[in-house]
Amino acid sequence: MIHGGEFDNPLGSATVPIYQTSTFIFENADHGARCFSGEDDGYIYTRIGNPTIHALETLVADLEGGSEGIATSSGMAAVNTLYMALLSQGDHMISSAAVYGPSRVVMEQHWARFGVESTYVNTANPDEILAAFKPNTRLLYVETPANPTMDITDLQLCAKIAHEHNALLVVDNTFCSPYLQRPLELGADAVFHSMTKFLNGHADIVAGMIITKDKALGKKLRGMMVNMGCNMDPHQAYMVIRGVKTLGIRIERSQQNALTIARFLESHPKVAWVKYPGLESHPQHELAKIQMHGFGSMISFELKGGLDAGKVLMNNVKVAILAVSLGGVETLIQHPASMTHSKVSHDAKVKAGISDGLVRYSVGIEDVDDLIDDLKEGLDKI
Ligand code: LCS
Repeated sequence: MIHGGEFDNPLGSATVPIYQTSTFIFENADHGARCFSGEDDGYIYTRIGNPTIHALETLVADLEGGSEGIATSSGMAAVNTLYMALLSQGDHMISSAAVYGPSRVVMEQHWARFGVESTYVNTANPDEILAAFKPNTRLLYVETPANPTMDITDLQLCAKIAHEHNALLVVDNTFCSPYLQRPLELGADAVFHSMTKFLNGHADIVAGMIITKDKALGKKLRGMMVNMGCNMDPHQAYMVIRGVKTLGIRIERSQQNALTIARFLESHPKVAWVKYPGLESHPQHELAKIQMHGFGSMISFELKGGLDAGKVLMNNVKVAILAVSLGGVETLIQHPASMTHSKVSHDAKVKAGISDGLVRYSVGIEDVDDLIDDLKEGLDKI
């Protein structure tokens, strides 16, 4: 996290410099031609490649145990690059029903217009996945833990099922980061991140990354990213490189806070239920212990007073910020049904377990007593 990432360093810079340039000078016309033909690996144009972005791509690919990293302008740019590169007209995809709202909305409302079919199932239940396979299924797309239900899917099992059906397994690893979960080691073909979240960690940029195990698949995805024009900017890359340096200590602190807060919420009389992988009450707590290297810092819960009570809490916390996004140093609280998942149909939300009263809490690195006092004061207002 601190010393990784490849970059040429002729001047001995201690950090990766920001190559804020759109284009690169060729030595002569033949050199330019060689760069384009691939005989020379010189830089050409920032949409195609840039040293600062390359440093980040190699850093995150290494953390995930992959061979290729493809940086994108946002997490959604990563999602659409994957859909565009891996699915054609007439193909079918199976996905976790509980996924980040727009990852589903873009498939059902837009990719469907081009003849791509999709089925959304509870991927925590392998029988549902198996029942959804069709002869034209090319992709199994899993988010674990899922946003915002915190359901956990067995990735090793999914890789086996996908490969037996001649399909690829793609995993959204945003909620964990490679510090807590490395899907490629469990058999996934590609993993991606909204690096807006834990990898950058400071709520100040939007960014994405796809990592593949296989170089040829990475090359295919890079070609698609370049032609779709959803590349990262060098300054964005610099920011994420800086954020990744502290990924480990941020996660250690925030997940320690999260376990304390999840236990506090679970014992509070106004709380109906809490979903946090580190709680013994989480239905897949045992799987989380095997598959993840820690339980992370995302918590979902519902109050006994439902949505109305949730609103009172959200309007009365003062340390936690009422905002979407997650995975930063600051604690955030939001209401998925009316915010991040508002464009997902009501029926789909109900089936995916995204109840109206579900409140999502992304735990930051503040003093845990301040966060608990903050929650107590908010809950007292109900
Ligand atoms: N995947 C997951 C699991 C996410 O949580 C998000 C964003 C994305 C992909 C898309 O990444 P972006 O383009 O925003 O970088 N999740 C958000 C959330 O839960 N609240 O606000 C954004």
